[in-house]
Amino acid sequence: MTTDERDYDHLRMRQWLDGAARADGISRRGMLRLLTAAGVIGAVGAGGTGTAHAGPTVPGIVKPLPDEHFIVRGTNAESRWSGLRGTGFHTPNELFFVRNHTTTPELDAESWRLRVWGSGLRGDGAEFSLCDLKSLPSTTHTAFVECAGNGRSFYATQQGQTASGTAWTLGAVGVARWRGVRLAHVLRRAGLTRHAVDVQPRGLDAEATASDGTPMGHVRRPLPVAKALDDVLLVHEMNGRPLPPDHGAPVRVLVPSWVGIASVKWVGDIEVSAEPLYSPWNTDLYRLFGPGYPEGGSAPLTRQTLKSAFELPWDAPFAAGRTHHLTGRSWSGAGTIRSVEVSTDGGRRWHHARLHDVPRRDSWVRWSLPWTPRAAGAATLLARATDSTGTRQPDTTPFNEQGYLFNGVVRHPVLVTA
Ligand SMILES: Nc1nc2c(c(=O)[nH]1)N[C@H]1C(S)=C(S)[C@@H](COP(=O)(O)O)O[C@H]1N2
Ligand SMILES: [Mo]
Repeated sequence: MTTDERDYDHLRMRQWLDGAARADGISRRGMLRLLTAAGVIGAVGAGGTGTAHAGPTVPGIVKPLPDEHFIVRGTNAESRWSGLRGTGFHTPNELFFVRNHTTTPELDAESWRLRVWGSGLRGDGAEFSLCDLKSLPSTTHTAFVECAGNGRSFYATQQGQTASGTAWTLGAVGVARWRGVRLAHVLRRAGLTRHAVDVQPRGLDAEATASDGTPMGHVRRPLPVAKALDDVLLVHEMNGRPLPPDHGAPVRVLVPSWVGIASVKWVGDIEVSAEPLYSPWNTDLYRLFGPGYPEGGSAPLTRQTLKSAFELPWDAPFAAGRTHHLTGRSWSGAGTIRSVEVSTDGGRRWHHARLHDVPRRDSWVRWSLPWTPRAAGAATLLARATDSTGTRQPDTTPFNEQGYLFNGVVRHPVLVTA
């Protein structure tokens, strides 16, 4: 899949992000195309379909993005962790981050159909309406959706290595209670055979386009059939409400514990193949590239990694001599959270945080630690989690060019006031 032209575009984009290339004379659309080709963002659709009602306008995101809850990044919106304190275990739909390669399409749930087709099926496959799906046995599962690039900006700010892609801090993650039907059920109804190896859901949002005009096609990424039959859901409800437009209405795929790109929104069809499938989203993108990785990149990314975040703004003020309750959350794609340690002195001493939830797979745990700062001045808070595989968040993460799977301990600056 990788062409010289693509490598050139990747290089150009890195130069542009580093400020080492000029972008004057290029239209906004041209720049967006370049970003698209480098895999930094997806293509812009032909005009936005939605309007933001508060905060900055983002072409193609339907819901309001109030400034106190979101940081807008290109066609995407990152949730602010400071806005999650006290909001409960599940991320409210209104506060859930949005990652769009193109724009949110407005699909009619009545006429929407899911087509299941391909060489891994017996016969011609099958078609399902939303009513058909709702008439199948339903399953509810609480799980995070987290972008593979969540935390990407810390490669630059903590490690001095700039990766291409959206410069997320830690807000490209949310946990919701999803309801829908097991993909396994739908595949079996569609005539799944034992020859099937890959299952590829495809979105109905606009096609992505490379800089030279080559269509990349609709967002799509193959899943191994074993994962598809395990815990993957086709969901139409998010936190007890119909799936909102920005999160994939009427139906999205939910691939628990895996990188967000696997959870295809606005799914329109699913190819079930007796041969391995490839798309830009499992070849040029969503693998690890760079020193220490094979020429064609690592294997396609699957499970998410381990992270922790404080529910605080950057440079949050704390009065000296008073007791404050630091709160945050930790989560892992590899298993459950076993423990969380917090340091309030830049990493010299660590204290066990109190966990407020029973650790569960595919979810985060909320935690807290009381803190009575003594001296006024700048301080650095750190939180590091250990998961059930025994992995503890490291001080640094080995670099990869597209800045995926950051799991290092984030240094959170705060200000102690007299
Ligand atoms: N059809 C489609 N599915 C998609 C995307 C997209 O742009 N189009 N973005 C993916 C990525 S990269 C992520 S991280 C998640 C984000 O889900 P959210 O916007 O509901 O938070 O959706 C994934 N599914
Ligand atoms: Mo993502």
